[in-house]
Amino acid sequence: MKLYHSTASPFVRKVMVLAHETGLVSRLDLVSAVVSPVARDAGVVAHNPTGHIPTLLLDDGTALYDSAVICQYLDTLHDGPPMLPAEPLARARALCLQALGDGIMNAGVLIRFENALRPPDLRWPAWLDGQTSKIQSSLDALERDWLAYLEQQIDIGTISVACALGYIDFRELRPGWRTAVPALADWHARFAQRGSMQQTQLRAIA
Ligand code: 99T
Repeated sequence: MKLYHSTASPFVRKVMVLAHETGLVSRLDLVSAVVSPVARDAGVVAHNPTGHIPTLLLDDGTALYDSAVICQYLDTLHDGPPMLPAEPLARARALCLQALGDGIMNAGVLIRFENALRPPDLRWPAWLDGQTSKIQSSLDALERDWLAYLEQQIDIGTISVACALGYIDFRELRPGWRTAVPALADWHARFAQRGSMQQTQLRAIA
């Protein structure tokens, strides 16, 4: 299987962490992609019309996207503990937590593109503030509502949140975020020590 990949993408990292945790990483053939809404990667677009990474290309030519779909598929390929629980409510909770992590990543990528790509005279501070506010309210919800869950298990939800928090640091989206959510910060520091997280650290594209 080919995974269109970037070391700067938290969505790709989510897939890679799951692949490490489930022993599937050696089955992924990584294909580097440099993507942006203003310089689309033709190699990715050929398989995924959104141009987003991660995109997974199966050996028979079937393309799978987005990260949640890829993670769900990969989770069917191993015999270890599932990253998506089978029981309906447990599964919905894990997917909901994934949505919260992905929501942080989506807001973060929009901030990143605004700061790195948009011409300075076209920037819109209120819109940037709105994305930052989404990140903060999501951090607050994690600290308030999800700590017991985060502490108890590893699944697609906890992986997504860990990758989202790593992306906040990587792109310096919310400096000092740990102050308001100390228990979440403590959980993240411990989760970040896992081999799967250490081996997938976000890096600027060379
Ligand atoms: O927007 C584009 O054209 C290209 N952007 C992407 O491919 C980003 C890369 S993170 N990926 C997504 O937005 C994937 C979202 C999708 N819902 C999923 O797979 O879950 C780049 C981050 C950075 O460079 O800082």
